[in-house]
Amino acid sequence: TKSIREALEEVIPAKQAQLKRLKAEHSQAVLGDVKVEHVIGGMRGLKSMLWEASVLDPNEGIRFHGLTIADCQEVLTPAPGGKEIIAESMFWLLLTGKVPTEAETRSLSQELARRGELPDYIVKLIDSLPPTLHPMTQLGMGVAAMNHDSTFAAAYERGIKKSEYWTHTLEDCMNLLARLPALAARIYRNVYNPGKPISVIDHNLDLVGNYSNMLGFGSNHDLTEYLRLYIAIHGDHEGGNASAHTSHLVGSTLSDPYLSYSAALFALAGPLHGLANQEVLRWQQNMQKEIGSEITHENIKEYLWKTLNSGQVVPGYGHGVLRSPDPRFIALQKFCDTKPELLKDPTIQLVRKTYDVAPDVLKEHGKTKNPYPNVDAASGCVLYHYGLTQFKYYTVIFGVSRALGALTQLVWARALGLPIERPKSLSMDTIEKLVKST
Ligand code: CMX
Repeated sequence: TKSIREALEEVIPAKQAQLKRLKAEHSQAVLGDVKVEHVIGGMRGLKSMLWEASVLDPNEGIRFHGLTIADCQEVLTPAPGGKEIIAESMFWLLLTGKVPTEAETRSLSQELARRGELPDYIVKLIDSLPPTLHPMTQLGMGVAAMNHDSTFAAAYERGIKKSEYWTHTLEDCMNLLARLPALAARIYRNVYNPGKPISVIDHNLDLVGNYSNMLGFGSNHDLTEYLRLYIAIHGDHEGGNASAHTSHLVGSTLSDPYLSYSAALFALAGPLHGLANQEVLRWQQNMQKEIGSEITHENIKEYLWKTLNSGQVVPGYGHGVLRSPDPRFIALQKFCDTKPELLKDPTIQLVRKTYDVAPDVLKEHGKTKNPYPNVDAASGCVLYHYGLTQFKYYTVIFGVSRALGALTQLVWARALGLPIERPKSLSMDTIEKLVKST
């Protein structure tokens, strides 16, 4: 059985050749105009970065190396006894562009389990933090501190050739990915169940199976399967989103993967990005409090208008790129469709009823370019149902997941020898001068 590193070694030369060809033959080709609206509007839609593992279509949503979520559910190996995509098979696909065999998937699970223990100094650091510190801040701090052991940083200090960067980057990325569940589970334990023992890593289990065990939910097969699906489909969403882009930017300075990914986590922790999944639950609970038990479409509509009229965004709706319901949202809804007890849950019903009316309200409101739900509208309610009710923790699970895509790209950026990012900024006076002269 091939290791993931060997699988990657096989595909790197062709990609390097492709980049060389693009540079040599098409360097000056135009992919679009840069307009003033791009410079003042958060660069929305500006084609300006290279990202290999996934591409987002505004209407069809995400494809991982051309595969939709449904394709992945069909071809990627699940956990023994499970059905959902697991992190290992998604990571293999993202990194190598190939669908791994079952044997390759299992050997990657074992390799990650072998690397999964937290170093003592990380345990001490995390245990010393106040439980009132937001779990995302703790996660970012833990990840950043792991750079103490960075193979890449040590090799760079020794002096290595550019062609060797990717191997050390991969080594760090594998260790980081492997340790994220133990780190995230320790934060959960410290904040919500102080003193409770944490399961040891089972070397015959997949990454998320172990994560679920360490969180204390391992005996709940349905929740473990949900976490597998959640973590696989949140893994990558092309490169321009704030977390992926941040990791790419910081990595381009040759900061090691720990520092690069910690920066990504702090971008994910913003309410317009990953923190929206926490915000959805908070918003829903406030709605429930206000409406009481009589939840009708009319009541939800009124609450939506109240949110909008008070100048706030409706969390879980809208997107920078998508212009249709997010297929990740649909995949999570489908998970619920197969489980009658989930369909009876009031929180899950509220998500569905909100989906019935919110797009029309948002259309009438007339601001958002995408009145449809994104993944965050649905991701938290199932966790809530299964007893993972501490919604300040939800973005941490997203943070465990997003490593799949962000770390993949860090390896590729080093394998392709991509340069430091340094776009040109302009002042308003300069823009005005430029505009007048054209
Ligand atoms: N509710 C109310 N207003 C919204 C809105 C929503 N859900 N989504 C967008 N708008 C508003 C914007 O705030 C903006 O208003 P102003 O012109 O007053 O600034 C206007 O509509 C146009 O925005 P847009 O071009 O449609 O959206 P952006 O690309 O600027 O922003 C996003 C995208 C996701 C930040 C935005 O839709 C939003 O704030 N959504 C709610 C938060 C959320 O769910 N975020 C999670 C996204 C997925 C993720 O990253 O995890």
